[in-house]
This record gives sequence, C-alpha cells and structure tokens, in this order.
Amino acid sequence: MNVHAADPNPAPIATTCPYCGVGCGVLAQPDRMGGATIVGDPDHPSNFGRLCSKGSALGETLSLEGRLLHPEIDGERVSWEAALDAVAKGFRQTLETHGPKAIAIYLSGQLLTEDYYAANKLFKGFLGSANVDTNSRLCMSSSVAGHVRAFGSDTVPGTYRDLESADLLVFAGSNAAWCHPVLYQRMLAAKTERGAKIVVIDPRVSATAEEADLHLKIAGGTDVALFSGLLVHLADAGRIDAAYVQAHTMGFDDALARAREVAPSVAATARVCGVAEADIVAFFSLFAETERTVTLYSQGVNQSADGVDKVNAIINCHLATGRIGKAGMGPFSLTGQPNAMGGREVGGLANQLAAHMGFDANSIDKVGRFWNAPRMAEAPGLKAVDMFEAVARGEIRALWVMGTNPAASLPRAGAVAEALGRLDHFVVSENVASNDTLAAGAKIRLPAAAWGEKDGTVTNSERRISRQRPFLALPGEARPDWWAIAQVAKRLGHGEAFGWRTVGEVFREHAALSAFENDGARDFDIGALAALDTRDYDRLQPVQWPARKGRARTETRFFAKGGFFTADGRGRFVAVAAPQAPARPSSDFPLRLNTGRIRDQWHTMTRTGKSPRLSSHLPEPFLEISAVDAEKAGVVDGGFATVATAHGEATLRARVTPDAREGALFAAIHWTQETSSSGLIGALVHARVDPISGQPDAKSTPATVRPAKFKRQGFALSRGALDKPEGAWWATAAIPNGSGLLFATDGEILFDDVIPDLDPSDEVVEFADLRRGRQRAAVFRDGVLQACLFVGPERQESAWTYLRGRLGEPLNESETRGLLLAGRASAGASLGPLVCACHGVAKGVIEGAITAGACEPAAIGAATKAGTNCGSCLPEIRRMLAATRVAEAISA
Ligand SMILES: Nc1nc2c(c(=O)[nH]1)N[C@H]1C(S)=C(S)[C@@H](COP(=O)(O)OP(=O)(O)OC[C@H]3O[C@@H](n4cnc5c(=O)[nH]c(N)nc54)[C@H](O)[C@@H]3O)O[C@H]1N2
Ligand SMILES: Nc1nc2c(c(=O)[nH]1)N[C@H]1C(S)=C(S)[C@@H](COP(=O)(O)OP(=O)(O)OC[C@H]3O[C@@H](n4cnc5c(=O)[nH]c(N)nc54)[C@H](O)[C@@H]3O)O[C@H]1N2
Ligand code: SF4
Ligand SMILES: [Mo]
Repeated sequence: MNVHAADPNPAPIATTCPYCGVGCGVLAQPDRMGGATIVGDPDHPSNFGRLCSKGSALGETLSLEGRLLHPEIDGERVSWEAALDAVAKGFRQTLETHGPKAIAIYLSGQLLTEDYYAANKLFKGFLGSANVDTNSRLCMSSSVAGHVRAFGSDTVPGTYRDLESADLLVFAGSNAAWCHPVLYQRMLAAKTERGAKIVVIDPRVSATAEEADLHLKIAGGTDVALFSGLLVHLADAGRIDAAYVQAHTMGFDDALARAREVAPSVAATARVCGVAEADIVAFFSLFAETERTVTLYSQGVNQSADGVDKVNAIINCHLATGRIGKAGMGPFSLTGQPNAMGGREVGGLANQLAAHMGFDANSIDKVGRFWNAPRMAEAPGLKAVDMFEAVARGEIRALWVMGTNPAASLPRAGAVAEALGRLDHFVVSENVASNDTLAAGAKIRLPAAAWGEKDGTVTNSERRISRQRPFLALPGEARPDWWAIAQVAKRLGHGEAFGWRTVGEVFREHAALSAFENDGARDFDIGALAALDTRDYDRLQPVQWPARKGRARTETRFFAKGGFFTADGRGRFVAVAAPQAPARPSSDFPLRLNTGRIRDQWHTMTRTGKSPRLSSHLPEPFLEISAVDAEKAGVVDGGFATVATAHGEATLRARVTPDAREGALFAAIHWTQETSSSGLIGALVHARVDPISGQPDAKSTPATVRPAKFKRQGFALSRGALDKPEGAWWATAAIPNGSGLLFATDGEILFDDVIPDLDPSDEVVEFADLRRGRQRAAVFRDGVLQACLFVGPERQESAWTYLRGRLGEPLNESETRGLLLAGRASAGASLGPLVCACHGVAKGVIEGAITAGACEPAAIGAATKAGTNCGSCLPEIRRMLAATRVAEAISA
C-alpha cells in the first residue's frame, strides 16, 4: 500500500485502532509532518464512527520521540544485515549446541496476524521448537482452554449485535466501561432504548459496576461458586432447555451434581461469595427469567488460579438454557488486545500448532505437509510463566521477544528481568528505544514498524478481521516484524518457505492453511480470502469469520443448533472443581492485591504515556484501599502507602475508597521502572497459574500495606528534559509542550537536581517559605514559562493541575506572583483534574455546570461538551451529580 505523499489532497486512510479488542475503525489524515488527524470510521461495524479517549488521542502519540530507529548490537548502531546475521547465528549456535528446547520466542497480541504467522511458522515448522508463547497467555488463555473444553474449539459463538439485542448483560470480571469503552457505550445505548438490565460481578466498584442495576461485590476468586449456584437454581426452577441439552450436549448430569456439591444452596453461595443472599437471589432470578442473556467475561475470570473452571461454569449455564449462538444470547469472552484473536488463529500459544489445530499426529502431519516443513515441533512448548522460569534455570538460552514487555507485565517481574540478563542470546524487536525489557539486557535490538506504519490484519472480539493500513512512512530503519522473521529464516537456510515479497502474500498463505484439508471439522476457516490479490487485500473490508470458500458469508454465530467441533458434534458440560481456596491469608500478608487497568492508559504506557490528555485523569500510580484496611494500617487518603508481597514492594498514592472491598487492594498495572521509581506492580504479583491454561492469577496476590511518609512533595515541569531526583519517589507524566515529574522525598530537592538545562539569560523567580517547608521557582524566557518547581509539605495538587498546561505560555506579572505565592494563578484557575479526556473538561467546569443547574449528564454535555464523545467519563459525571444531590438533601 502506498503512502500518498505526493497527492495534495489525499483521502484519509482507513485503519484499525491499535488498542483494545473492540477493534474500532479509524480514519487517519496524515499532516505530512509525521503526524495525523484521527477520527472514528463511520463505516466500520465495530464502532460506527465512535472512538474512546485512547483512540481519540492517537494523534498525540505519533511522535518519533523515544523510538528505536536503527538496529543495535550491544548498544552500538549496526546495519540490518549485521543485526540479522547475528540473530540467525545466535539461534543456529544454540540449536546446534543445546537443541530446540533451548530456544524460544515470546510474542504479543499487538502484533499483526502476518507477523504472528511468520514467527510461529519459523519456530514450530523449521526450528523444531514449540517454545512459542505470547502475552495472550496472561490474557486470554483461560478463555481459550474453556472454549476448547466446552466446544471442542476456541470459538466465540456470538457477535457484537447480540450484545445490543440482549435484555440482560452480565459482566463477570470485566470493567468494560474503561477497557472496552466503545462496545460498552453500544450496550448502554441498548439499555437506555430497550430497558436491558446490567449485572456486574466484581470485587470492587469499577466504573462498570457504578452503572449496574445490580452489583455483586463478590470476594475475589469465588465466581465458580456463583455460577455453580446459578446452574443449581436454573435446574431447580425448571429453567433447563431439556431439548437442547438432550440433542446437542453431553455431561449435564455430572456438571449439575458437581455444582450441587460446590454450591448446595443460595445461602451457601452467598456465604462463599461474601454477598447478601438477597442479591444472589436477585441475580439468579434475573438470569432465569431473561431469555436474551449475554454473559461477558474478561480478566477477573481469566486471570485466576481456576480461570478455566470459571469460564466453563459460565458456559455451563448458557448450554443448560440453550442460550448460545442465538440473537441476543451467549457467553462472550471480551478479548483484550487488538489482535488477541488473530494470535489464537495462527497458533501463537505454545500448546496450539496453527490455524486452530493442536499437537495431535494428524495435525502435525497436515501442517507439516502444508508448510513443507523440515523440522516440525512434535509436542507443546513452554507456557509463558514456565518459559521464563526455564530462562532463569538456563534451559532456554536464546530468546526473541517481540511486541511485549515481559520484564514489566509478567508475574514476579523482578525475577523475570533478572533471568533475562542470563541469556546467551537475547533479541528484542521493539518500537521504543527504552523499556524495562530492553533494560534487562537485550543484546540485539531490532526497530519494528509501529502503528500507523505497519501493514496487515487484526481480528477483534467478534471474529472480525480488519486491515491495519499504514499512513506514515517507515521512520529511520524501522521494518515490519514479519520481514525481520523472514530475513532470519532465510539466513537459517529456509529462504524458499519465507520468500514472501509482500504482507498480502503472508496473509494468503495463512488463509490457505485455515482451509487446508478442512472439511468443516475446524471452526477457523477463511479460505474465501486465500485468493485475494494485492489490490483486494489492500481494499479488504472488515470481514467476520468463518469465511469458507464457496459459501455465502451468513454464518455469523455458532452452536444455536449444536454443531460443536468435538468428535461427536456435541458440546460439553464441564464438572468444575470447587473454587481453590485462595492461598490462605497469612499474618504477614493478610490482604489480597488485585491489579488491572485505568481508563486512559494502555499497559506499560509506551504509547498512551505520550499523551498529555490521557495523563491528566490519573497522573500517579495509586493504590485503592477500603477505609477499614486503611485505618488498620494507618494509611490516609491522599498520602502514600507501601504495598508489599512475598515478591516485591511498591509505594503508591493511597486512595481510601468505599469502592474497595475490605481485605482487597487494587493497583493499576501501567507504571514501570521507566515511568516511576516504585510503581511497577508486576514485581509484586505471584506466579500462581491455572493448572490447565497456565494463565497467571494476577488478581489476588497475598499482600500487606503500611503507610509511607515523605517530608516534601511536589512537581517539576520543563520544556526540556527533566532529571529524576535521586533517592526520591517519582512518577513521570505527559504534559503539553514539555515534560512533567511528580515527586516526594525526605531530602532536599534543588532546582538543578531535576531541571538540567537553564539558559543564563533566563529569568528565575523564586519564593521560599522555609519555616513552612515551601519552595517554589519558575523560569521565564521572554515572559514565557520555561520550567518550574513546586515543593511543599503537602500535595501540590491544584498548582499541578493549573500549571501542567501553561508551559510555553506567556504569564503576566500578577499571575506569576500569584502562582508563586499561593500556588495557583487566581481564584478559579485551578479547576481540578480532567474528567473528560476527549474534550479536556476539568472537574471544576463540570461542578460549575451543576451549580448552574445542570441536573443530568445530557445537560452537562450540552453546557460543557463533557461526556459527549466516548462517554467513558459518564460514570464519573453521574457520580458527581449524585454527590451533589446527597449534599443538597443533607443541607435541605
Ligand atoms: N484503558 C485500557 N483498556 C484496555 C487495556 C488497557 O491497558 N487500558 N488493556 C486491554 C487488555 S489487553 C485487556 S486483557 C482488557 C482487560 O479488561 P478487563 O478484564 O475488563 O480489565 P481489568 O482491569 O484487568 O480487570 C477487570 C476487573 O476484574 C475484577 N476482578 C478481579 N478479581 C476478580 C474475581 O475474582 N472475580 C471477578 N468477577 N472479578 C474480578 C477487577 O476488580 C477488575 O475491575 O482490557 C483491554 N482494554
Ligand atoms: N499484574 C498484572 N499483570 C498483567 C495483567 C494484569 O491485569 N495484571 N494483564 C496482562 C495482560 S491481559 C496483558 S495483555 C499484558 C500486556 O503486557 P505487555 O504486552 O508487556 O504490555 P505493552 O505495554 O502493551 O507492551 C507492548 C510492547 O510492544 C511494543 N510494540 C507495540 N507494537 C509493536 C509491534 O508491532 N512490533 C513490535 N516489535 N513491538 C511493538 C511496545 O512498544 C511495548 O513496549 O500484561 C499482562 N500482565
Ligand atoms: S474502544 Fe477505544 S481503545 Fe478500544 S478499539 Fe475502540 S477506540 Fe480503540
Ligand atoms: Mo490483555
């Protein structure tokens, strides 16, 4: 695909958002200066033009700052030739000396299907190693295993339309309001229009829970008991679809018998789950009585020591009621990453071979013949956690990491980083020049094409394949990942099998494999796309699979009339085990650390961390804690807390909140050693995994908490770079026109410690009130704010909020004085944190609208624009409205 550089008025390029599995279509209009204007694609069936805050801010993340632009060996820039030779040599030597078990590749759901396909083919077909795993192990593998157990295949039965036509939406362990915002807004619209009900099952009051008709604030890890109780209730209430169960399934009686052991009564279920019986009854009756029910699940289900059982406990209830594959009904696994689904299609997991085939002799033979492969892997390889443990033991000696940051995102991240340092041969393909994994000792660094440059396909949560198209030229020497793989394959003697000239050729081969000797026994079949020519591929419109050759493309759902991908065509009920008792709280670690996401950041922030808008909502790493636990530990709201587990510690800003369940802590996963002094949460997480899927339980590490106190807190802003103050607590935050740093310390923070390059001609205005421990300084160049430093005994919140947007702006003298003396420019200037990231509306502006009489979100939207784009701030706006109502009621 050409980038239309010469066209004076090029049409916008239609591509797909690089973040979540909703897979929204975006239109990118390059500005020919390396940037682009981004809007939602009104014709894309995922989003019909909408984007969430992260999608809307994509244009702010395109700069080349911090990008890896040239291949490097041992920190020295080298040519691609030299780098590729070295990559190939390292793998060849390791293979020769230690065999295929000593090599591995660790991939990512953020790679394109074509990249993924090439990597999987090289390792599993040509190097004889199934040590190919992916961050999807941490993300979707429990869903995959649960699907395979129930359906005989990794199939998501339903579609997005079902979510809109359901009358009951059950969110189990999913904070879709923040993590799948556009899809969530589609569901909310249906709720408003058709009166659909929402039930949320989550140990904390997430943004999604706030909107729910019923929130079951269950104890973490008790979902199996809950859904077992539901199955019992459905049976006892005569709500089983006996005809469906009889005709299309196996194993109902055993599953029910087991469910009765796990959850014999409503009272027992309520006790295990730690919620009121009345709420359990309400949920069970809603489910029993609502035919059109969808159960959506994500990481609160998948990332558990019994994640696969959780998935099957949910699916059991849908099979039992025959509510699957029909309009408005079904279990629905929400995929996390933009191409989580595509990775599963190519066989990116160590226990899959390719194209939804496993390691049975028949499949090995089939794939081997299709690839004409000399050295097929014969058995599953190591799953992520085991893979990195094998690295630590020196059993894996050569590793290639592509498109993921395991030194931050794997459990026991500190141990992972250490293990990486022991590799003989450590290759990383990256977009960025610096992250925790590169810092762990990557010897060879390969610059990969990033979003906006890369070209290929991704598959979203509803099995819909969309194109990611380039709209920017490849910067520096960045190259697509599939190309780097093919080049290495060539150097290892497999030039013919990896001789693709274009990405479209890779896609065609992948599509052909999906249809190869597939007589309908495999769900994944996109044979209809195997003959696309380059033009067709470039123009490919979003298409849902299956897309079998010669078949009209109408099959958008699975299993309404059976037809499971098991040997006998029947779906399977699974007799689930009783929930594993969570590692018992010990006196050392009496609490549980739950981890997850916030609305405006993506994973380790390598992209969203560049956007000032996205950094304004929650700028610091934080810990949510209940009032009871906070009081016991002596932690105060707005102060600092150190959370510790058997594996590590982090010091975070404390948020004492009724949203947290007693005994449960919550921290976001986004901060790393790149962006904070002690906010890397992965280092605290235990490596307990589901025994079937190998997916880590990232939601309940035994933990303890203690207060952390600092004498001084503050921030620095600069139009240039900022140094990190040694020995201090700090976190970086993107701000407009410069860099921002929040810090806390017991020592002194001097201007020169953090703001390195002052110009002698700069005017420095200082203010110090040493008795009160206050110290402020601002630097002006021709009246324009260049840098500033604010330090005081307490949090400098309002000054931060006001000043983070003022760098590069002229400030008049009274403003300057006001800001240095009072920490803010003038009354009203500090409007509090940003609530609506899309339109940049601060809390104070919304409060103003409420005071002026706006009493519902629509009125606030009309007055301020807040909440009128992606809508993911609406829960917060509703909460503000409710707070005002309560305040009014009290004062009235
Ligand atoms: N803004 C944003 N969106 C994202 C991402 C991002 O980084 N940022 N990442 C994407 C990716 S890769 C993924 S995988 C998805 C994840 O999307 P989600 O799974 O929705 O997100 P999480 O915050 O990881 O976890 C969801 C909820 O599970 C709850 N939970 C914890 N333990 C339990 C339990 O035992 N039972 C139940 N029922 N609930 C529990 C948590 O309290 C949390 O609110 O988000 C995707 N979308
Ligand atoms: N405690 C805890 N840990 C978790 C989770 C949790 O909820 N709690 N969630 C888990 C889940 S669900 C996920 S998905 C993972 C995510 O964890 P990671 O995958 O480690 O996180 P990212 O920050 O997305 O890392 C992606 C990296 O790939 C680079 N990159 C992006 N696109 C490309 C590309 O096309 N090519 C190449 N070569 N590089 C690219 C980016 O610059 C970035 O450095 O975290 C997991 N870890
Ligand atoms: S919901 Fe947001 S993050 Fe997800 S694909 Fe759409 S725009 Fe991107
Ligand atoms: Mo994920």
